[in-house]
This record gives sequence, C-alpha cells and structure tokens, in this order.
Amino acid sequence: MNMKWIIATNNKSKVKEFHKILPPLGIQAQSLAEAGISLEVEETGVSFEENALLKARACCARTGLPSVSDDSGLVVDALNGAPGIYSARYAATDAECNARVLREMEQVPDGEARHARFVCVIACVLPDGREFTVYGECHGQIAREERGENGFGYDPLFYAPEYGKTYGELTPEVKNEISHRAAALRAFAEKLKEMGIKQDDE
Ligand code: ITT
Repeated sequence: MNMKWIIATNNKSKVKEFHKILPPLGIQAQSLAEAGISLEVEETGVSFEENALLKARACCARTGLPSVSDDSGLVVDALNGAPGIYSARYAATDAECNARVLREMEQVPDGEARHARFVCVIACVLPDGREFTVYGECHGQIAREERGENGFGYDPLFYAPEYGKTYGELTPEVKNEISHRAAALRAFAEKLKEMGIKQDDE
C-alpha cells in the first residue's frame, strides 16, 4: 500500500522545506498540489495546535491518507507575542507584514529586547483516527531592516546572532538545520518511531 504522507499546506515555501527535511528522516511525502487536491481550511482555532489539527484533519478526511500539516508563526516578545497565530494575516502581503513589524518595533532597543521566536506545530492525523501534534521553535531577534533574499515570510527580519545573519541571508541548508520547522519535523519523525509507525512505501 502506498502510504505517502500528504503535506496539508498551500504554502509553496513550506512544501519546499518539507521536501528537504523529510527524506533524510526516511519519510516520503507529497503536497496537496502534487496530489492534485484543492483544500482550503478556515483557521478558526485560537492556538497553533488547534489550527494545525484543523488542517490535518480536513486533509485526512478528504484524502483518506495520513496527513501532516504545519501551523507556524513569529512570536515577538516586545509585541506581547504578536503576530503569533495571525502571522499570515498580519497585513495583506509578506512585505507589508514585515513593514508592520518593523514599524511596531521602532522604539525597541537593540539586543535581547528585540527577542523573537519562530514557532512550528506539526499535526499528524492518520486514517485510523490516531492524531498527535509536535512542537518546534528557534530563537532570534527582530532586525532593523529586511536583509537577504532567501526563505520566505518574516525570514529577512529574523536575525540569528550566532550566525550574524538573518534567516533571509542563511542558505536553505543552514535554515533547514536550525529552524522551528526542522525541529518540529525531527520531533515528528521521533514520534512516528515511538508509535511504531513505519512508512510502507511499496
Ligand atoms: P498553510 O496554512 O496552507 O500551511 P500559511 O502560509 O497560511 O499556509 P500559516 O497559517 O501557518 O501558513 O502561517 C504561517 C505564517 O508565518 C507564514 O505565512 C509566514 O508569514 C510565517 N512563517 C512561518 N514559518 C516561517 C518561516 O520559516 N520563515 C518565515 N516566516 C514564516
């Protein structure tokens, strides 16, 4: 039986990262677009966990296949956790989202006062009804301006002091080692092992 996982996201940048991170973990997956499925899920939850589960449940109900989703966002200390679960909806476009964060952070001094984290919750829903979520995060600071062309979303603003670069300047290889998504996907692979779920890809 082909048990290829479905990645329940419409975000092409997330799909790209899943495709880089999952194969070395021994997991084969295809995106909604690759499977020719159109699925829009309203994110009515009040937490990353709830929204991730909404997306994975809807995908599994539609496809009958094991489904994995990603709800993620930027959590900024100085903004009391905003944009948080509203990261994709903080403004009309990525550029406007970044401009809004920069504007709101204008008065915040450099250094740890500008601390933020990226959060990623991966939800997994199996056709037999089993489901779980795993969590990943990574830490950084909000830069004073956008830097770098790599990545997506808030990456050009997210400064990693240990690299002296924003995530927009990191290579995809480095980002996919240290990111919130990488951490969550590693936890996902561990959890599958723990539950004795092996991918049967014949
Ligand atoms: P799906 O719901 O279809 O997966 P989405 O883009 O709407 O796609 P979310 O609701 O999880 O996904 O919103 C996540 C937002 O958080 C995303 O649009 C980015 O703005 C931001 N974000 C998440 N991961 C990021 C990353 O690795 N780098 C930069 N920004 C990220």
